[in-house]
Amino acid sequence: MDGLFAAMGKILRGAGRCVNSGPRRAPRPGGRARIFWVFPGRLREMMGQTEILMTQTIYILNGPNLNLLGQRQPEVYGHDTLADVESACAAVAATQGCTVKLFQSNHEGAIIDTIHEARTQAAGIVINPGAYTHTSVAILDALNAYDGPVIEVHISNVHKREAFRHHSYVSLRADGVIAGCGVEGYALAVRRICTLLGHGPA
Ligand code: CA2
Repeated sequence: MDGLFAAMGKILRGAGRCVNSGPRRAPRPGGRARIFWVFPGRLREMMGQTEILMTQTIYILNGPNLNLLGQRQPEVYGHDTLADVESACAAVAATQGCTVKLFQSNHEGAIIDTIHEARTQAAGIVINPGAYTHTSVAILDALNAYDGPVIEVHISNVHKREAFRHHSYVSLRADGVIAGCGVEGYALAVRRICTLLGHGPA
């Protein structure tokens, strides 16, 4: 990326005007820099308006037991697998010029490590923390150290279930919560992240 910026800087020195962000600006997390250049004079005639869009990646994080999706308890969690979730989310993200990376772990620390990774690699996070939703201050703390949009997803309507599922630590950080929409909730969450990133209507 530095090389690209250096090359652009050489071409543009004395001839270009950076409208939105410039070559010395640090790339934003998740590769979500949108660099929009307008060139005056001859360069503008030659090149017109050049927009460089770097793909933005949305992380889809899943907590314990969600690897069993589609294999057990279909009456609660449906028949779709995490692979199906990933395909549906990727399709929605693609319409907005984004990509997704799905991650699942049964281990709290691994989820936290991935949230830390997201700080520099993801433009947004969709997270179904599974049962950690209701117990994990550590996941909340990790999300509080993340700057981008966060949407919390629950496949089931946790508010229709046992009282211990009614409280979510993650909701204290989440910009939005989707519950009870089945696995469709993940794709809805991806769409909302795209909106919050400026890809669609607010
Ligand atoms: O509704 C949700 O998405 C939950 O986050 C799912 C968690 C549960 O502890 C939350 O209260 C609500 C449980 C995930 C278990 O996933 C399974 C999927 C298929 C079969 C068995 C478990």
